[in-house]
Amino acid sequence: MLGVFSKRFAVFMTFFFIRDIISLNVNLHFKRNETFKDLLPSTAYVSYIETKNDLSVFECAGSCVYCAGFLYHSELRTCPLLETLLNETSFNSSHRDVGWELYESVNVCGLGWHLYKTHCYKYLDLKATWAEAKEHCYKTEAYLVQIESREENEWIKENLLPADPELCYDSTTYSCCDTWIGASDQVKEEVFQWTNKENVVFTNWKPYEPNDANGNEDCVSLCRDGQWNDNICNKTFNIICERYVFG
Ligand SMILES: [Ca+2]
Ligand SMILES: [Ca+2]
Ligand SMILES: [Ca+2]
Repeated sequence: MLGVFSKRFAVFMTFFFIRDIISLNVNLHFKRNETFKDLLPSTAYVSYIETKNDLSVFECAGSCVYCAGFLYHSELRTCPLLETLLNETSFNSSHRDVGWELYESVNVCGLGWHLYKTHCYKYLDLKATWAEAKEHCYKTEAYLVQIESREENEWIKENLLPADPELCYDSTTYSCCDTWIGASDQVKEEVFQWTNKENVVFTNWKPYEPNDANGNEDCVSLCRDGQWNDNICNKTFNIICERYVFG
């Protein structure tokens, strides 16, 4: 009974955590700090980069590229951008300034990881066999990336893979297919599975792939144009690891 309750509570809390995060792009995320709701810091203790006016909260977040966070008042539609994060000493807590909210810049995935929907991703410029890649992700409490939709495939191509259009300009070249993903048909030929044994449903094969060339291609690599190729598992490629944001 208690187990069911804590599970429900965890789901409830997760919902609120997600709701309070404004996610704009791969690196910019802001979390509302409820502790400092309805408080405006004493200017003596705070350095503002600048104050923006007549903006929505999303536009303010978009302006806060090199700042630690911002204050926002939804009626005044104004946002002072903060040079450093605030703490208790920045405020006179006996004086309420109703309507002000504090948004702090956070990277919910941790350094080097990028958030997409509810998952974190990390691209590693390594040279690893498919088995080493799988092991490496596992050690960071993640898994070799599972690409389960066209949207996820597109996001990975646009945001994680190094831009190198020259390398993929000729669609017959395979030199740009140099990043391992978690799919393989090592267990049963032509039946591609992710590392958790789930079947691969969405695919984005290059033309004439998978071809199991020389009967020896069982691991899937991602090309920089977003297409897939089956290749020899002992080749050494880059890696993308993925994990659920709340571990
Ligand atoms: Ca995925
Ligand atoms: Ca094969
Ligand atoms: Ca192939």
